[in-house]
Parts: sequence; structure tokens; C-alpha cells
Amino acid sequence: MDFLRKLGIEGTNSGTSTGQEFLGSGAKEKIASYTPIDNTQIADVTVTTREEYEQVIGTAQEAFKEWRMIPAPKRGDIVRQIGDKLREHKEYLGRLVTYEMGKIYQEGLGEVQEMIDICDFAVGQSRMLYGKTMPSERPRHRMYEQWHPLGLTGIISAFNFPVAVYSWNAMIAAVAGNVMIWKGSEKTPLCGIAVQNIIAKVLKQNNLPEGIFNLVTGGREVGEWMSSDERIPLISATGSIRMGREVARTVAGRLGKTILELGGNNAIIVSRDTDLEMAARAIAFGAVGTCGQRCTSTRRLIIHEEIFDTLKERLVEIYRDIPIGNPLDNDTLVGPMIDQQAVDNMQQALDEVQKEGGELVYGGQVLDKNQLAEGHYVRPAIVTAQNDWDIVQEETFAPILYLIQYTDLDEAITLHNDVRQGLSSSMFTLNLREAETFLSARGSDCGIANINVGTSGAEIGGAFGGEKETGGGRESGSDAWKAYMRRQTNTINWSDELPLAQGIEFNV
Ligand code: UN1
Repeated sequence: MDFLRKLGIEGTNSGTSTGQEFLGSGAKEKIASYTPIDNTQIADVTVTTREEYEQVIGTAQEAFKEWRMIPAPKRGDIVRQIGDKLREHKEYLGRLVTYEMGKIYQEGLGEVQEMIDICDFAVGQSRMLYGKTMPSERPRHRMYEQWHPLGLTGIISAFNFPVAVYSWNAMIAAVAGNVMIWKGSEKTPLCGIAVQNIIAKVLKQNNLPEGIFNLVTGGREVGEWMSSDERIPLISATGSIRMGREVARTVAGRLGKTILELGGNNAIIVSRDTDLEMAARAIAFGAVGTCGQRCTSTRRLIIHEEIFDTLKERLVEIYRDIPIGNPLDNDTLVGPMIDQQAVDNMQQALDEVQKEGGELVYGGQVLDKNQLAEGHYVRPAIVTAQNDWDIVQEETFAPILYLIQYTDLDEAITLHNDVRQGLSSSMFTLNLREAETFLSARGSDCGIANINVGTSGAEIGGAFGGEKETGGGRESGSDAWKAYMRRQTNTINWSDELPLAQGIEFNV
């Protein structure tokens, strides 16, 4: 496997790094990484010990003192170079994402492109960390605000976007002047090391100190060290609602800051007044892309009753033709799920929805014959359902699409919003009134709401995140950078008197 060598991740790897330096040769505990393509072991990675963790934090604290004093546009230039290095390694890294996580190669490449895009965005942002100037009520006083870095930024990311979500956080946090401690998923530890190796080249070329881009590896325990660590003022966590709730509680307990990007239960409302073919294609990408394992995956379809059967049949036709198989093959559109647990969860959800009375319209089978026997392959499923069934209210991280019927738009919006999560949403309609209603204050309650664009595949330029149990955080573009900085309001008196605000007289 050429790309493993090119990315420097063959054999046993240290999962702990302060930049160029990798610690952890003495660590006994290791995580083996398996490809979900055929369940063979790729390599293994040492788990970060408490001593190594302390060393990382200490090094990061020292690095922060230096990094925060480097002018932001110069930090931006480092991020520009990281973007250039990622461009050089795009094919290898995209291939590794596919190999370790299982998404198809096109999506692996897309994920690396998302990293490159956020680097470009962050370079521009590095010259735009704007604060406001406001008129003071006192004569010859100047009042303004400025944004300073927070310090150590903890980034906890998930298996399904093993490199892009880290970059959204890390590249923005870096231009803001923070130093990063990254813990990726135990299911995709090699992606973390490969990214670390790429960043290390830039750190070396620029003679930067250890401790700016740090990597730790491990499970829940390492995550808990981070959430409870007062030396880390901000934790940005992406993953399940259960994990986010724990992180939120622990960080709130020490009055730290969080950015949470948790589960979605994303729906598309399909109006009768729609371009049905376009809708069907967008639905297919949203529901089966990444084998239903994006937090933005389309999980519920809320379809106008008049077109319900037509759309259902069209989707079955499309699903029938979707090639499932090795995600490294160019023709494949659906690769494996991440592991056996994910397959079991999908099967359990399908059992449950059918017990409730849902009709399995298509798919759902585990594909365990011939060359697919060793991997975690499934046929994406389409099921009729009611929105209020317990299983439909859950985010099952699998390619299951629930079909729900509606009669009028108000009912559709009520059904749409009647879940605990609030990440991404969309409506397919050619009717301006319907579109604007869906986007208005009485429309979608999600952080992302689209018209004639599916729920997944957001561009990096917008703020990414959602409401309710999705956690409320915003990452990536727009003004999400502010969450990685602290605002300071400054007042300067350049007069020879000491007037007090609010006209208070205090004559001492
Ligand atoms: C995620 O699944 O955690 O919008 C992130 C999308 C991608 C990011 C998904 N750009 O689907």
C-alpha cells in the first residue's frame, strides 16, 4: 500500500505528538486500526498515557506563549503552507480516509478538499479578526474591542469525518492564535497521524516550536482528561449527543467554553410543486452518501401525499442501481459501514421500525457474500414511517430513509421540527411562498436550512452547526472564528481629567 508508506503510517505508530516530535514509544496500550473494506488490520497506534498527556499540555502551554505573539497574518501564512502541503498529499490522504473510514474515494478526496478550503478561508480570516470601535460618552476617550486567543483548544472529532472536521477547528483556531490538542476517533487513529505528519513538514520548514499542533490518541478516558482540564479553556467536540452531553457537563462544571456539533435527524420536505428528478437525486446522495454516516445525512423525507407513491417508486429505482462495494473502486457509490456495531445498530433500528408498523420498501440487508463477506456492507434501506415513533426520533447512524406523508405545509413544518435534534434541513419546492415560509422564523428550526439543495455536503464558507440537542455550536466559516477567541473591551483616556461614565460625581 503505497499511500501508507507515503503518509508515514506503516506498522506501529505513536499516537501522541507535539508537532514534529512523537512520544509514546514506551506506551503498552495500542489501538489496532482495521479497514472496514475487508476487516484486515492496517497498522496500530499507541494510546496516550497520562504522563505523555501532561507532557503534551506542558509543551502546548509553552508554545502558546510564543504563538500568540506571532502576528495573525504570519500565523495565516503557516496555515497557507499547510493548505499547500495538503494539496500535494490530497490523493494519498483521500485514499487513507477511504481505506480507514470506508467512504468512497470521491468523498475521501472531497474531505481533503474541505481541509484545503478551510485553510484558504483561514488565511483570509487571519487578516480579518476585526473588533469594533465605538464612540465613548466621555470626552477624549477612545473605546474599542479586540479579540485575543483563548489558549489551548481541545478538539475532539468523530470517525465519519476523520480529517475535515479537525481542520475546520484547528485552522481557524490557529490563525486566532491558539494551540491545538486533537483527539480523533479510536476508529480512525491513522488519519490523525497522517495529518500530523503533513503538518510536521510545515512546522519544520518554519522552525516553529513543538506544542502548536498536538495529537493525543485514546478512548473516552483521554477525552475526559481534556474536558476536565482547566488548562484547556475551550473544547470543541463533534460526535454523539451522549458524548456531547458528558463533555458539556464536565466543561460547564469548570465554567469552560464548548463548541458542540452533535447529532442530527435531518429531513427534506418534498413539495408537490417540485423538480422531482432533481429532488430524487439529492435525496439519494443525502441518504446513502458516506453510507448514511454523516451528521448531515438525510434521515427523514416528508413528502406531499400527491407525489408520495411516485417519489417512493423513483427512489427504489435509483437505490436498485446504486453500486455497493469496495470504496476504492471508481464505480462504487456506497462503501461499507464503519464496523459491526454500526451494522447491528442499523438492523436493530429496522426491526424496531417494522414492529411499529413501518413497511420496508427497499433494502436493509447485510451483504455478507463473496468479496463483501469480510467487510461491513449493507444495502441502504427505505422504510415508511410515522414521525413520532421512538426509532424515528433517534439518529441511527446508518443509511435508513424514513418516508413520511403530509397534506399541507404547516403540518409538514410541524413534523419537520418535531424531533430533538436541529442540524440540517431542506425543502424541495419551486413555489416561492413555500420556500420563504420554510426559511422564515416559523419554518425550519435547524442551523442549516436549504432550498433545492440536500441536507448534506455543506460548503465551508458558512457557519456549520445546529440547534437543540445538536448542541448549538458553530464551526467553519462566517464568523465562527469568534468562538475561538476572547473579546476584550478597551477604554483609553487621553484627556487630563477623569470623567466617570454615567455622569457620576465622585470627588476625592
Ligand atoms: C459531519 O458529518 O460531522 O455538510 C460533518 C457535510 C460535510 C460535513 C459533515 N461538509 O455533510
